[in-house]
Amino acid sequence: MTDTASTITTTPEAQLKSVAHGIEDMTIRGAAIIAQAAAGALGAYARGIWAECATITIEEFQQKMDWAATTLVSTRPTAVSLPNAVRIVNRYPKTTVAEASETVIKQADEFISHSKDAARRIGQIGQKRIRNGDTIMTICNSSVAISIIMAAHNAGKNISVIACETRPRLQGHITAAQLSAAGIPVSLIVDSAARTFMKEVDLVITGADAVTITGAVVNKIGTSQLALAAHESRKNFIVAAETYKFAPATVMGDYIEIEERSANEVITPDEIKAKGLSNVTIRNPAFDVTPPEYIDLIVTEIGVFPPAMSYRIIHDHLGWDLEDTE
Ligand code: RUB
Repeated sequence: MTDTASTITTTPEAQLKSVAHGIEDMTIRGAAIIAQAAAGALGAYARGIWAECATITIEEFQQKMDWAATTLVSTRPTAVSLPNAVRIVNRYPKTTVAEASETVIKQADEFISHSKDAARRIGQIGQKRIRNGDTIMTICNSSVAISIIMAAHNAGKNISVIACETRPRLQGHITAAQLSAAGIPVSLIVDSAARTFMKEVDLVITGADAVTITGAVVNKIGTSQLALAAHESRKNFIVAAETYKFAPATVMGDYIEIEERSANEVITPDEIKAKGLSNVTIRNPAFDVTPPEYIDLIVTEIGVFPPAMSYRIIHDHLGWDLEDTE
């Protein structure tokens, strides 16, 4: 290896940390993309450590994979797609390092293609709930909610979208740009205008970071007030969620941790000083919880369900032993 090559070659650890850092700083964001990135990072790490250290024991391999899993899972606490993806990919026979790494690599590839396929299927299933002429409200930037909206558009339905801007990170701008580029008429509104515009809306479609055993949906901050306004106006509130976004740990009573991010996303330190806010606490929760009674349907890749069916999806479809979730 030349000096130049050695300076540009990163270690498997550095590559994995770089993905973890991307998830943490939200360069990689959205529950499905985070899960795919984590799966890909684990597969690449398994490949990397096997190629670099052909002499390691299965116990050392396991230690390294455990470190990788913990590093990835500790980046963002709310999207359950992340620990679920890591758990699905990071199971391997404790026989030889060759077998173990091959299994991880294969499972990572399978997870990524399953995830993409699930989003496509949810689009096809969910678009049946959209009628010609409908106006859809959405929040944040959910690839799976967008899959439904795009599928309806591609099916020739004449639809329009109201996108909430999604303070403080403004992911609604990404949604508005993506849908508008596809030729869908989009209005962008401030989040606090959601109830005002609800009378023009036929249905609300959002993504999910987690679905609990009770059927409550954890998604971008502001989602629950959309659900409340939709309920008040008797508009359907539909959640697009792959089965790997259901949270097995909630069966054993765990809560989903709501990530609270830096105050600097809301207001800069200079503005805090200039506006006399130095003694004011700035709060920045990234997600909220929508209770099941405000959710009409959850669209998954295996069909549509009322929130009350969440236990069946966790138990039958994810198929994990309950004690595994403790
Ligand atoms: C993203 C967000 C999305 C869900 C679902 O939050 O709340 O609605 O993750 O997205 P953030 P998808 O921008 O903080 O990651 O459907 O793409 O999985």
